[in-house]
Amino acid sequence: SAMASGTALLYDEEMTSHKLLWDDPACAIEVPERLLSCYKRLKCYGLLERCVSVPVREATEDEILLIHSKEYLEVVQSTQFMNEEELRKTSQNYDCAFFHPNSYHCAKLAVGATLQLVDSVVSGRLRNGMALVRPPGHHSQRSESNGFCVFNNVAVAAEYAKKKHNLQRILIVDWDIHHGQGIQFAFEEDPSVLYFSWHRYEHQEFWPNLKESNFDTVGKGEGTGFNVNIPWNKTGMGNADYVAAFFHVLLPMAFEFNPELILVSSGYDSGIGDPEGRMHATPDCFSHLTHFLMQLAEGKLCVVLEGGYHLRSLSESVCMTLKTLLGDPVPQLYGEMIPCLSAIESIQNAIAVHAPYWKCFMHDKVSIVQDPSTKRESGDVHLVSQSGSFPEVCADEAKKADMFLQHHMVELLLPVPPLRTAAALASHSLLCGVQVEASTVALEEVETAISNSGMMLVKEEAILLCVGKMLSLLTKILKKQVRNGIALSPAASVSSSVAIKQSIAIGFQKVLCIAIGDVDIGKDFSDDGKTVLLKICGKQNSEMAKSKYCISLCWSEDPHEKDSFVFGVLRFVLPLAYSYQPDIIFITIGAKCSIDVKGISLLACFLQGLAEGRIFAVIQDTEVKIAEAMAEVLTDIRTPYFGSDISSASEAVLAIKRERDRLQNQWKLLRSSVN
Ligand code: X5A
Ligand code: ZN
Repeated sequence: SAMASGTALLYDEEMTSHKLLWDDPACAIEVPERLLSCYKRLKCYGLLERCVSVPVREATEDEILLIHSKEYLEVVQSTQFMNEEELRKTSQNYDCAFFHPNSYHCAKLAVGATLQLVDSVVSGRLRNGMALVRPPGHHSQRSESNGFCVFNNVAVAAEYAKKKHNLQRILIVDWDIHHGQGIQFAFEEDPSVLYFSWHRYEHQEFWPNLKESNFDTVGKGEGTGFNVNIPWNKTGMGNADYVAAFFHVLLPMAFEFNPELILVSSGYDSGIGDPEGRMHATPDCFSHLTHFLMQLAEGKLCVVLEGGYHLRSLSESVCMTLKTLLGDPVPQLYGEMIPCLSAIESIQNAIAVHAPYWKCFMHDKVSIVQDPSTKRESGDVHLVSQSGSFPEVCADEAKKADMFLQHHMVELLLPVPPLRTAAALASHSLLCGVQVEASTVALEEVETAISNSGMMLVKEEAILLCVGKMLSLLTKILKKQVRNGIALSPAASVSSSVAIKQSIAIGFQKVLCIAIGDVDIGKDFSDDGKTVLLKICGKQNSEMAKSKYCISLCWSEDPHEKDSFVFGVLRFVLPLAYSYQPDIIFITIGAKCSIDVKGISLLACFLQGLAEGRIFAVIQDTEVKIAEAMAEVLTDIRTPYFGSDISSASEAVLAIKRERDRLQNQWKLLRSSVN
């Protein structure tokens, strides 16, 4: 079946009419400008016209009653006719809530927009989408308004997707910086909804100060193991901490859960400059989080706005999320990829409490950190203050973030290469859907490049021709005329070896090469940091020199190892690649590749989040099936179905655990436990 295309956007200016009518400092940040500034930014970046505008409707009473009580619905309905004094009185019955005469209408639109989004995506009419809504939803509970939320938009949507579309498994990812306790309470006994939330917690010092927000609340009854909390016990968490939580906790569980739909409770108060969160994630981080989630549920991703109170940070992050949903290249993740100790403790605790319920944690063997670290470590990074580009006169965090974003966004909004994929082929063969690279470089240039690479000079015309086209293509990738490339080569080893050396010569700074199967890239790659070589083969390769820059992983062809390759990608390859931050990636596939086509596709899908999508796949020309799958993955936003299962006998998973232990002090994102 053809995959859905198109990105939905749901927005109705009507939702800006809900506002605070009196003076209340606790609620003053949830303003109509939040929506207006997002919409304005989307327009300014030309993203609006690239989306499919789906009309917003009001949710029906029956839909609201999927989550809320009749009594509470009646209370909210009654606010339509109240005067200011009565509205204030009603608001005071709840923690951090406010009502306006139009709140009921707006809250129905917020739920309705979310349901329209779910309908568009689940039906396959559109691939994915975003709903820009107010009031937010994730704090609201069966019979109460809470934390600026009136109806629980995402919780209603999950229940609706179960009932109306008969879905069995829904993943809710809550990246808002507050705990969506309303969603947790709604589904804590429900194994068909996996709820993940990270949140500022500070050992229960931070609002809403619930002990149920801690990592040891894992769900109850049938739903035990289906509630995942990662409490952050320090402020200042940033890009590295967030991606580490995804690699080591959320994504392994999500692949094992295998959702049919993903709903994101998408608060951007977890971003830089936010007065509530006091965290440091930059807008590009949300591109990466979105990109990761797009690899699940056949790409059925519905992003629904929750919090976010720094207008600039909020709107830039919304734009980055939407750009990624649209399939634009993911920008390089900003900053040093070093998670802080406190974040790793939170990650370790989540793994420890969930290990009994999830096979993906079967080999972790970690326990709860009893004595949490109290002080920051040297590795604890504060992105803004570290970058050093801010005059100290800007005392105020919000202003600092404004200045930072002003400069940072210029680099983020890169021009998109006009051509997505080009193929370097030796003969007249074709690769479905890929434009063939016609130009080549002069023969002398090819020969020079080969001799510079230290490889034996080849004479076969077919190889020389293919290398010539690869070199030509490489320059186009560097100049951003083409995003990625694929080569079908009669000699994958020589070709990729020459191309890697040439990459450095023409100006790439850091080259990651992942070589799978019968590939010999050569031995003279120096440890100068300009290349990292990861070799994956069927049997342990003991000759290969081991260093931080030269890594070998054994992955046997054994069928029961196949479905556990997902975990090798999530917990080893990606942390390694994100720690290194390459600016081009070679995926070299030789004969006797021990990873199946599905595994290779998964790897290539995820790796497109790095190096602004500059992937060069070099495939031995006998491996036709892999070449075809690679072509599909590189030419489109394609998220094939991946099974995942760790068997207890998995040698490979034990092997990655050993390699992680060896390398985690060098490549810091590999670390998922303190010592
Ligand atoms: C949706 C959201 C925050 C409430 C904070 C109350 N609510 N102090 O971000
Ligand atoms: Zn929030």
